This record gives sequence, C-alpha cells and structure tokens, in this order.
Amino acid sequence: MIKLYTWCTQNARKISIMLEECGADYELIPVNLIKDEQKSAEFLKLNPNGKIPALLDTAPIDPEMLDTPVFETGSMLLYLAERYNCFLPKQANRRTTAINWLFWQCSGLGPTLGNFSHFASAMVEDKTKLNEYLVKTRSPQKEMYSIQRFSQEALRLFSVLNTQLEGRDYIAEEISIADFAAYPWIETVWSNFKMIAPAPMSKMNNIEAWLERMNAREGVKVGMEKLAYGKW
Ligand SMILES: N[C@@H](CCC(=O)N[C@@H](CS)C(=O)NCC(=O)O)C(=O)O
Repeated sequence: MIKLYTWCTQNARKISIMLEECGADYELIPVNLIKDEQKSAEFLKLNPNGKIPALLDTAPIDPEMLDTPVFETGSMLLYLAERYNCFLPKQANRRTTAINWLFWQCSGLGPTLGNFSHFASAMVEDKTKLNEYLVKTRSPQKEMYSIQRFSQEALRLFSVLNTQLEGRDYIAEEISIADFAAYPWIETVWSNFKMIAPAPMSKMNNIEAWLERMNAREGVKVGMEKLAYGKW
C-alpha cells in the first residue's frame, strides 16, 4: 500500500495520475497547505523540504524501503515506475528520453508555470475565481515584468515540447512518467494561455493532440479528479 501525503495541487496530481495508471493500492492522506501542515514536525520527517507531495510504501518490494519516505515528484515517479514496473520504457533510448523530459518538467516547466501563476493571479480581482491556495500564496503586488518574464519562458517551453511531440504520440514515443509529470501543469494553464497569447498558442498543435490523448485516459481522468481543487 502506498500512502500519499498530499494536497490538491498540480504537483500532487502527477502522482495521483501515476498511481491510478499503475493500478496501485493507495491511500490519500491530506496535508493541509492552507494550515501550513507541510511545515509541521511530523510532515518534515517525510520531506525535510516541507513541500507536498511525499509518499511512504508500507509494503515495498525491498523491505529496506519500509521506513524510507519518497519526496520530490520526479523521484516519486521514478520510484513508482520501478516499483510497479511500468511507464519507464524498457528500450534504452526511450528510457533516457523519458528521464530527460522528467527532469525538464521538474526543473523548468513546473517552476516556470508555478511562478507565472504566482504573479498572474495577483491581477485577478475576484478571489472566487482562484483556488484557496493561490489566494493564500499569490504575489501581493501586480508586477507586469514578472508576468511577462514567466509567460514568455512558459511559451518557449511549450514550443520546445511541441517540437518534441512532432511525429510522436507521447514524449518518449510510448506513454511514460514524462507525460504524467507534464500533463497536470499544462492542462491547468492551457486555456488561460490561449486567451493571453493566441498567436503563439495557435502553433502548438502537437501539444493540443497530446492533451486530447491524455484527457481520454481513464487513469488520468480519475487521478486528476481525486485531487481536484476544493476536494478537501
Ligand atoms: N519540486 C517539488 C515541488 C513541490 C511543491 O512545490 N509543492 C507545493 C505544492 S504544489 C507546496 O508544497 N507548497 C507549499 C510550500 O511551499 O510551503 C516537487 O516536485 O515535489
């Protein structure tokens, strides 16, 4: 059984999708970000960095893993791929490609979109249009420079991914942890970016088709739904 310590956010949904797609036996344990429970002494034993998600495997294949928490979504996806023997391609070139793009998401796409949301949400006057976590953590100031910086970088990253998806159904040809890492972030901001940058976004046809393929997957749908905003 996998215990997933989490809240309802994009990073967390990478893992709920993976767990669903693997057919894993898992339990969701809420860590309330609105109450700062991610900084509690209890949670810091799971992730000393004080951020969700984190997981514990209560029936690991290797018993030495019994009390070893797994944190950082990239590490968690790799752990689960090995644990359930799925979504990490066997062919060496595809495997390396999946890992390349997993790191690309964790170090580039995720932080860029996180920063974009932090600054762009400051422009939203009606708080009911934002989720509770963004209301709590968004920039207190309206800063056009920061919004431009992170939206331009996001568009550049979309374009890089769009090129990778040319002639491929999934990032590493076959579906993998690289797709599960990128999907929740892109899905959440996609319609907003189409509104704010219609010209560059009209060229992202490969991502559009990939999103449709991802949306159609049962595990993806259920994984997203399990940690939809406002669930807890
Ligand atoms: N690099 C980390 C990022 C995790 C992260 O940023 N988690 C956010 C929610 S999506 C969080 O816990 N924020 C609360 C905080 O920073 O105190 C990962 O991939 O796991």
